[in-house]
Amino acid sequence: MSEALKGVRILDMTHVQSGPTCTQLLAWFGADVIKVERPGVGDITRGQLRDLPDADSLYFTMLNSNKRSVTLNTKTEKGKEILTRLIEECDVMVENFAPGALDRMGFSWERIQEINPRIIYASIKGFGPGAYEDCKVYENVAQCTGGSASTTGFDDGPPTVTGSQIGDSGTGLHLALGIVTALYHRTHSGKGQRVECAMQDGVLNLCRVKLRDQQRLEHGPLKEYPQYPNGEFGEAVPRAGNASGGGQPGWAVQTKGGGPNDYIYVIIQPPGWAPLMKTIGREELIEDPEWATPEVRLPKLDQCFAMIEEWTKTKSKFEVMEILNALNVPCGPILSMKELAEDQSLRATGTVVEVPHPTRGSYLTVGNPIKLSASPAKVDRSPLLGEHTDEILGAVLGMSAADIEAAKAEGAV
Ligand code: CAO
Repeated sequence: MSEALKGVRILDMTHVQSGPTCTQLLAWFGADVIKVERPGVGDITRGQLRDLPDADSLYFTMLNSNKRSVTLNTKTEKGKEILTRLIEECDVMVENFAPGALDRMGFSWERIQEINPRIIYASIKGFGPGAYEDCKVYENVAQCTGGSASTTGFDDGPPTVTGSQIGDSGTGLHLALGIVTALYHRTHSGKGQRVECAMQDGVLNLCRVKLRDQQRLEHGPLKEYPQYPNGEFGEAVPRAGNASGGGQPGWAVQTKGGGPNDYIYVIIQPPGWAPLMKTIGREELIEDPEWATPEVRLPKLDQCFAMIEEWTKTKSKFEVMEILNALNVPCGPILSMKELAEDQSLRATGTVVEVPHPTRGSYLTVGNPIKLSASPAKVDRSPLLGEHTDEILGAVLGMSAADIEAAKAEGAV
């Protein structure tokens, strides 16, 4: 068993969420990720949304596992010299600064290539080339500009952002794939290359089924949407509430308890119709020509789910899950974050892990959701600010103790 990316060294100049998600994934796979942070300040998220005074926030610790931290002021002469040496020693450089920030530091793509022609230089920006290329972007801006917000929520409500961080973590995932692809390409070409991901593009990629529906809309109403048959369709794909995005109708129905998450999502597939109707006590509808086929059910999906809900309201979401799964009816309880944090099967697979930390005690984090059979992914805590500065300057760059002290005295590290 060996770590899949062992031997790959990554110069991590990322901050906040999008970039750090990408480098955390690579670190879980065994890459040596060296996170560069401004002396005394660090990644801004270290201090954001703090739950404990004077300890790195969960925002930071949950996005920066398995990395080493070096402090470096890249706006000093000595800092630029050290950054140049780091570029020489690394296989990959990743950044998600605001557009133009790295150029202003003196490190354009042309300069980076000059320093190390084998390097893979990967970056995240809010937008690709075009009218908005200079804009700073955060998660929800990307959700709004990438098509997610206009298609999320209910028809009579405003555009809605989702809790899934598809702009930040989604783009980080895309970038990680770009990096390993470029690394693979380098193994036979010997050359590095530039990898760019725009958050708008990443969100749109994840919303491709909605662009599919935009084109279908030109040829008639979207029959699986709740607007069909009684509501109105305009020129653009409407918000679909909880309707299923696929060809199989689905909806979130209420279960016993009446709490905010006492719901279960149920999908009606043709083979599930008979057992489902039998279970909810509506056997007479199994063969009824008004109900028996997907086509006749389509205009009255609201009534279908209302009937199912009458029954689900008499059971807990876990009871419904057990009964319907035995019938091969796809369904899933709406799980709260509390339930997920306590879920023992997620702990057993390492998808939720508890990590010890020297200043904040143990914390829960989401481990690597990608499981490789021959390459384990152990989750280690995030580094303290500058924890590995001496180690990296000494062992990676070969600086002497005196050089390191001098760099510190100059305020470069
Ligand atoms: N030493 C010296 N200076 C440093 C440094 C270091 N180690 N690290 C960063 N800096 C400087 C940058 O060079 C920049 O200086 P200039 O403005 O003079 O060029 C400055 O710190 C601020 O960097 P920034 O503009 O990237 O940070 P911000 O807080 O103003 O903006 C963000 C944050 C996220 C909006 C912006 O970085 C961005 O749009 N990034 C691309 C899109 C992205 O990834 N967004 C997702 C963020 S997570 O929701």
